[in-house]
Amino acid sequence: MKKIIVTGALGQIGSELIVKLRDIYGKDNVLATDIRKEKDVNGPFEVLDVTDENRMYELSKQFGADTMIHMAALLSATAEKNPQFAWNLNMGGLMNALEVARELNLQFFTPSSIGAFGPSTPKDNTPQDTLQRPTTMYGVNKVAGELLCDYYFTRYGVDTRGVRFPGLISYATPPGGGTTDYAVDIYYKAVENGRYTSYIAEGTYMDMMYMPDALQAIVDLMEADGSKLKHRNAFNITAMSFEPSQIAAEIKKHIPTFEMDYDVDPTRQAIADSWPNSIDSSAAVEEWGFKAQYNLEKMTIDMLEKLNRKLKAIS
Ligand code: AKB
Repeated sequence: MKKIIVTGALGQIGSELIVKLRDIYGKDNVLATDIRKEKDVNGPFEVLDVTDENRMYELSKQFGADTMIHMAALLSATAEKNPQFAWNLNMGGLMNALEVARELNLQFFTPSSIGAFGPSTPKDNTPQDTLQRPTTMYGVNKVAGELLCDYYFTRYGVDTRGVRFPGLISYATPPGGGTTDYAVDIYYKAVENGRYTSYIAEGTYMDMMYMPDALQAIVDLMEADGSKLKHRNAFNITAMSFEPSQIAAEIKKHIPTFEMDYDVDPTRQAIADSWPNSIDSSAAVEEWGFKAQYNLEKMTIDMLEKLNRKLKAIS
């Protein structure tokens, strides 16, 4: 049975990931950590600032961890507001986590992102191995992180693994500070107000994925036979690619009075414009059997149903 320490466990992915991991591996085998305790996590929890390597080491050792899932990071739009802080947190945190993984011989997962691509990357069906010259601090962190994880595998034999996540959509914990967040906000606003103003312009395609598929991808990659992995880190994965008017049209099928207009945010639009329209996930399919269950239609049905229930319960 795995013993897993998760950093950033109260974030958008972490808060659902710890529930899934505890279902699979047992409540007491998953230690959730985050910079502060903001909600009850129904299982072991410790406060951890990922820039504190000593505490990360001590907590991992005391817990008897054999696996680390390192999620703590700033997302693209927030990183652009404070690039120096983003470098320190994203790269400092990752370096500490890799060092702890090396010292304690932990299997290791950390996510990269479609943000690791830039304006000179081929835009459509972006290959697994291609040009990566991102123009955002987040992208710079992600490319450096991908390389660092590869380095720790080849230099020290640390079993590092990772995926490039697209925008992730979920009804449980809202994202904070990303460029793709509009695709979550739109569902909340559709249910709450019946209308939405998009900060991303019509015609801007980006890859997206529903959270259950993202969580399953982490579990599947960590359970995959390591000898079959040619890439190990930074696998392209995606479930769908759409632009704002397509998600609005899908919502309108269920809420016919739903209206959307645009008030484009230049910063987030520039980031979105520098990212691919759609990426090719065939390496993940071939090497560890990646498969997404949700497309835009199926995700929209589930999101609206779950959000209706959630928002009614708190009103
Ligand atoms: C963001 O928008 O910053 C993230 C991502 C695609 O990495 N959701």
